[in-house]
Amino acid sequence: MVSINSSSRVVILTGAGVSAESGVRTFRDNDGLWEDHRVEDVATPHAWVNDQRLVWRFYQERRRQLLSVDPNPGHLAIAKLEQYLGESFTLITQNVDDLHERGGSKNVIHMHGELAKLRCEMCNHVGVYQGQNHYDREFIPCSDCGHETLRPHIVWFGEIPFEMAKIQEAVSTCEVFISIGTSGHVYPAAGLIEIAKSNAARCIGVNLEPPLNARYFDEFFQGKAGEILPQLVQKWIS
Ligand code: BV8
Ligand code: ZN
Repeated sequence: MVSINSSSRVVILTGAGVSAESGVRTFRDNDGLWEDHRVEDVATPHAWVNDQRLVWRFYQERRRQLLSVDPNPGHLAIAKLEQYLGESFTLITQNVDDLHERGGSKNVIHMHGELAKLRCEMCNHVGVYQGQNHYDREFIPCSDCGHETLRPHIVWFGEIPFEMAKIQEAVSTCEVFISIGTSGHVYPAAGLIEIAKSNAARCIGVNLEPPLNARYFDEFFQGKAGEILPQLVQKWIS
């Protein structure tokens, strides 16, 4: 059993599985399809150029869903660990929902962007556009430069994830790396555990089923994050 004390340098990487018990569909659910489209085909710059209305609808639907889901005990446990560890804790998420923040996490690195935010491709304005009044609109113009439509502030396939330097730094210097609710399909996120491992970090996995990069785990807890994390965090901080 990996021991964690209040000065341990801990990195957590989460994926869609940590939001599953809140009712947010994971990517592997429904065989990774949305309205018969493969997510990998909708979440791309190419799709945004070719069928902007389809991509906009895909994101507006998922943004609207944020109104009807709540953080689950897994999110709350991660926030509790952050409170205990303070500065020596880093939370990196692949998720674009705001459930970590609503569960009490203060510093969240959204390496794949955030559903709540939209970005202007002309002037790089980024703003939070949440709320029913925004979710029903067919395209939203840029409030700064007037460009006719903002894009989702999301990292699409083929685009470079955000804050990679900060992520590399945290993952290369951590003592414990915990991967929660991610299938290990998507890179570079799925490769972060290899960097941690090569720097002698203890690696822990919490997942409903063994992910593709399970071979890197020193410890693996199979099951639901919402059930396992509260017990694990309680043990670590007591
Ligand atoms: C990059 C935002 C270059 C979008 C996302 C061919 C062409 C083009 C690119 C590639 C290619 N081949 C490979 C690539 C690279 C590509 C990639 O990895 N593709 C995959 C499909 C093979 N990656 C990229 O394009 C990335 N960019 O490579 O740029 C570069 C990079 C670095 C430096 C220089 C250049 C960008 C990838 C980001 C894409 N955007 N999200 C949106 O949300 O709309 S990815 C998206 O999918 C998520 O963010 C997440 O990362 C991924 C889904 O993964 P998971 O979160 O793991 O979800 P999943 O459903 O898969 O798994 C859930 C797990 O939870 C399961 O294991 C399940 O068992 C478990 N679970 C379920 N319930 C629970 C649970 N566990 C615990 N408790 C539960 N209750
Ligand atoms: Zn603009």
